[in-house]
Amino acid sequence: MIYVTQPSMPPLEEFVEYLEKIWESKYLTNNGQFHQELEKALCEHLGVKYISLFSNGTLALISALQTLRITGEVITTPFSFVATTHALHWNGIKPVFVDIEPETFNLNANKIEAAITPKTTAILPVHVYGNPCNVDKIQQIADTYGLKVIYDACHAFGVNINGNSVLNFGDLSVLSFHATKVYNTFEGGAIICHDAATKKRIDFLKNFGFADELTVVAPGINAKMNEVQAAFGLLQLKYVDEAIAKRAMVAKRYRESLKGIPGIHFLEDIENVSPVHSYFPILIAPQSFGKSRDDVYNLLKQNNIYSRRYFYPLISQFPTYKAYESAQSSNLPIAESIAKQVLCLPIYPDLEIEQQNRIVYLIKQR
Ligand code: T4K
Repeated sequence: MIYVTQPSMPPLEEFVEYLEKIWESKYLTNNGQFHQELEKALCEHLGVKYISLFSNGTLALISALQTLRITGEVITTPFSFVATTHALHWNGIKPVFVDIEPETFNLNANKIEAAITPKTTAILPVHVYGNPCNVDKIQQIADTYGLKVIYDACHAFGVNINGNSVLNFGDLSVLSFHATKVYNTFEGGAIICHDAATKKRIDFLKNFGFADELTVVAPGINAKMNEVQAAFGLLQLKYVDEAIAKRAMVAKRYRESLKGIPGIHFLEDIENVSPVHSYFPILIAPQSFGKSRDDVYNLLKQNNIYSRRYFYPLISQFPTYKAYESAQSSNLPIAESIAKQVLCLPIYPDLEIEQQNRIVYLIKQR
C-alpha cells in the first residue's frame, strides 16, 4: 500500500525517553514544560518572533480570526482544504471566493480589489502546497483598504522567501502539524504573530479565555496542545531537515521522469524560495495526455497506490458554500480548471525508488 503521504517517525526509543519524563512530572497539558520548550525551539527553527501552539490547525485558524475580531466578509481562495473556509463559517463570517493564479494555484492578488465591499475586513489566502502567495501585493492591498491578512500557512512549515520565513508576512499565519504534514505532532497546529500583546491574547483564547485563575477575558475555546504532542514535536524537529532533504530527492526524481510528457504539467520551484515539498501535484490535460486525471487516479488505486485529488472538489462547490455569488463557476474559471486536472502523487521521506518507479511506470501507461 502506498499512500499520498506517510509520516516520518523518529526512533521509538527516543520518544519513550520523553514519555518517561511526562510520566514523572504528571503534567500532561496546559503550557507544560515540553510545550514551552517547543514554542521556543520552533521560533528559533522557523525564524519567527512569537508562536502559540494549538491542538490542530483548524482550531488555530478559527482562533486566529477571533484574535483579530474579524467579522463581515473575508476574501479567500476556493482552492484549499475545506478547513480554510470552515474556519470563516464557524466565526459567522461570509467567505468571498476569488479565483487563483494558473502559475501557483494561489489566490490571485490582482483580482482581490474587485471583490472588496464595505463589509470586507480581511483577506485569508493560502500558501498552497507551500508555494508562497504574492505577499507584497496582498499587503499593499490590505494597507490601502485597511484590511487584516491571515495566511493559512498549513503547507508552508519551513518555507523561506530570500531567507526570510514566509510566516513573517501578514498579521497572522497558521500552521498545521497534522500527521500528513512535513512536520507533525500527530495532530497539532500553531499561530505565528509578531508582538507580545497578540501572543498573549492568542494564549488566552486557546485556554477558554482565562487570563488567570479567576479572570476570563474573552469567550475562548479549548485548543491547547498537550505534552505528548509537544514532546513528539521536539523530537521531530531534530529530524525535519533530513526529512525535507529526502522529500526534495523524491520531487527531483518525479520531475526528471515525468518531464516532457505531453499533457503532464508540474509546478517548478520558485526563484528565491526554499521549498519543503509538502506535496507533489501534477496537472493532467486529457486531450494531450490521452487519459483523464481520474483515469490515472483509478489506475494507481487499482495498484494499491493512493494518490489524492487535492483540492477537488473546490470548497466553493460544497453545499454550505455553493449558493454564494462568488462561488459561481463564472467567477472561478482557473480554479475549476485546475481542480479537474490536479493529482497529488505520493511524496514522503521513506518512499523507495522502486515504489516511485512503479508510480511513474503506471502514469505513463497508455
Ligand atoms: N488548511 C489547509 C490548507 C490544510 O491543508 C489543512 C489540513 C488545514 C487547514 C487544517 O489543518 P488540521 O486541522 O488538519 O491540522 C488531510 C489532513 O487531515 C489535513 O490535515 C490536511 N490539511 C489535508 C490536506 O489532508 P485527508 O482526509 O485527505 O487525510 P487522511 O487522514 O485521509 O490521510 C491521507 C493519507 O495519509 C491516508 O490515506 C494515509 C496516510 N496517513 C494518514 C494519517 C492520518 C498515514 O500514513 N498516517 C496517518 O497517521 O485530510
